[in-house]
Amino acid sequence: MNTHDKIYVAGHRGMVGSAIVRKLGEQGFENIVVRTSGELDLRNQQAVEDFFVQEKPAYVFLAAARVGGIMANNSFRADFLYDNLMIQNNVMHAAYKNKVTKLMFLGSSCIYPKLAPQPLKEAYLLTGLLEHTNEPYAIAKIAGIKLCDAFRAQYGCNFISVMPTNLYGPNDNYDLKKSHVLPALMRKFHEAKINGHNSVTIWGTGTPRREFLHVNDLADACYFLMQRYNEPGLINVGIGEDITIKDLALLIKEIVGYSGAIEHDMSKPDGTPRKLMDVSRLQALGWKAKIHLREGIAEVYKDFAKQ
Ligand code: GFB
Repeated sequence: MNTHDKIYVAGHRGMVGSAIVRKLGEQGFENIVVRTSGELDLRNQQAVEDFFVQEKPAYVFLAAARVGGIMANNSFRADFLYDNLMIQNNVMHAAYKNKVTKLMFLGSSCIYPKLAPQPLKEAYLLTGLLEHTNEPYAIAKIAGIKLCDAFRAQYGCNFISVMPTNLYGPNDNYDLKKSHVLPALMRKFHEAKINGHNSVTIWGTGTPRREFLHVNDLADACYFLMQRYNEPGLINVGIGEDITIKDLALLIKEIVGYSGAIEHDMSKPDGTPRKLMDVSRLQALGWKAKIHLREGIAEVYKDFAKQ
């Protein structure tokens, strides 16, 4: 990629897309094309085709998706499957037809089987049943990986698939019904501290383990891979370490400075017991995450508390 190449970042207002736009800006890229969902509904095939014919981007980061935490995935099952299939089908087809030089498709670690061996190697894709709560989202993302590969095999398109682990960072979603665990707990502990509540309730048993990557690290990895990686299949992006939800809660509690108790709402699902990425392929290419979880959360909390 050259700094004057036209780059379309789909989903630029989301946590991932906005981090990629920041990264490209830092690297001197000056020809970045974006559209809000109000300006361009990526589920509308004709609108997407027209946009690509008009703009002719050379590179595409496909970070637009309907995303959310465990309850949003489980409650809006049709939206998570339909919207994501439509978005990725339309963007990839238009990228193929308009001869995009390279496209990066972003997925998620929930594409792996619920009970896959840990850490999760790229080879474990489609070797077992998925976690029920996020099956629609995972099916859409698996279809996206396969569509990248099919466009590569049939038409020679350089479409690559990148699978990040659970993410956190600026521009996250703090809506308690739809968000992921990390922003949800930050908000819950913060509000409990401000309002003097005696306890904070977390969902499920607290025993599931998750791996958390700062979105600035992900954007750095995406930039790295866009320049050096041109393979079919998928590549994991993570830090290679995980933590239980209970320990995450204790860490956020400490960073926020809350002194009350932690209770559990056992009516809420735990989801996958563990999702730890094997990041050896990415590390062998020469990339490693830099932001430690404690510092990353502390920085995000500083911004959150200000707002
Ligand atoms: O982050 P999260 O919603 O998503 O939940 P997943 C992770 C774990 O934290 C689950 C627990 O075991 C939750 O039950 N948890 C505890 C909470 N308290 C809370 C809370 O207040 N809010 C939330 N949201 N969780 C999603 C998938 O899975 O993660 C997606 O559904 C996607 O498909 C995404 O892959 C990265 O890690 O379970």
